[in-house]
Amino acid sequence: MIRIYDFDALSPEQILNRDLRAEKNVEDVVDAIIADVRARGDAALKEYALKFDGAEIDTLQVTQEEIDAAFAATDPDFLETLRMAAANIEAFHRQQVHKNFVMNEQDGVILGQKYTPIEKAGVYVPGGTAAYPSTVLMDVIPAKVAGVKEIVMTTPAGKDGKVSPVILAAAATAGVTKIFKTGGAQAVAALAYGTESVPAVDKIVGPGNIYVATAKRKVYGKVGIDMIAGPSEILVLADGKCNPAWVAADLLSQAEHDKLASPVLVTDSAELAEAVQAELEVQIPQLPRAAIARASVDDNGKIIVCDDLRKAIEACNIIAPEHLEVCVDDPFAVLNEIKNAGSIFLGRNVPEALGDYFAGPNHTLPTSGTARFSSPLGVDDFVKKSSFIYYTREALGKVQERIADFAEREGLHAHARSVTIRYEE
Ligand code: HSO
Ligand code: ZN
Repeated sequence: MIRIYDFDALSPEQILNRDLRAEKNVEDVVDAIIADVRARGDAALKEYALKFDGAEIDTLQVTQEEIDAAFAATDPDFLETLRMAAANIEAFHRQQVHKNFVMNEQDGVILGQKYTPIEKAGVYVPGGTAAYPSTVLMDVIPAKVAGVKEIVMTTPAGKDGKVSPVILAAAATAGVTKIFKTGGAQAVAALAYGTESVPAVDKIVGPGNIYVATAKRKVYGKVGIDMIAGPSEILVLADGKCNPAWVAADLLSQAEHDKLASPVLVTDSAELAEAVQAELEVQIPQLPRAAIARASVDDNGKIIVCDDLRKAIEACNIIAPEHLEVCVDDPFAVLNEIKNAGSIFLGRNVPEALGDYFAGPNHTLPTSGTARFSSPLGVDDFVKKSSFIYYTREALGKVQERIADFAEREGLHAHARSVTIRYEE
């Protein structure tokens, strides 16, 4: 059963309580895999596919015929849903596109900043039951909107040597056609360093298990990475007027992801706390993934009861959840007070699943309290900025002595001279 706590009895550490780290042996395994992929390329990828996925792979790249067959095998109505979701995601992310700027506030001086998409992006898509077509849309569309030219996707094949048709259909809907049958740490290594068939990319995004996360950490520096996404989290902030069955259903929507997922209810109503606790016991056994949800709720879930809404908001800001549902009368008033949260779902009619699949904002979000300093995946992850400077001879002449003096004070004579040489007879 989920446990109920009193906010005032908990320290901030007990409220947050999410510290998930890789074990040492994971690091060693990942180091060995990365070295092997660097040394042996495609041959290593094929061997690992057999060893870890039970898949015999002839050609690593998914063919156009396989993509066409996936489309043909997918329910047309679901294809329409994918297209509608993709359109919503694209429309939202278009708003994120930054403008370049140029300033000309002093005579003879032009300064500016311009955005350039990264050239090649790698999207990692997990296999098995965590192969979500929704995540394909969420990870690929921002890259497209940013203007990334080459998007390379990797995902492990099943035992039959094939990639799930819905994953291929989602990838093609989002506009990716370069897809390789490789997963785990070996896929990350391939994307970072390249192999005979997998192109090396500039940045790798996408969720994965602890091996994938550890590999991403290790290749960071050679390539960029998005974030290290941990198990899912939902925090429902609910007042006493909420329907306990809805609150319980929303908590379970994340609990079913993973035994380590964290469903938390923060409320100013002791009655709601008890009603949701009881309702979870009714709903968990009805779920096909009851065992996962049970472990998540009992071991990583909690209900925190606060004296008032103000303290409830304080708890939310300490936890900095991946997803925050604000189920109160005036959610927009609360919105102003929320400092730390990946994605915020406003009002009683907005289950997190709406955002997971359809509304448009990204569902790849900071977890484990990292929303204190990081943001949802978006267009920003696929662009970089360059600043630029232009001075006329006259404009530089006006400040040349000051710059030279600044440089001399740092002991950097060559810097100084590179300025003054331009004004020597
Ligand atoms: N809630 C997950 C994303 C997802 N949900 C995919 C369903 N499918 C991110 O934490
Ligand atoms: Zn979800």
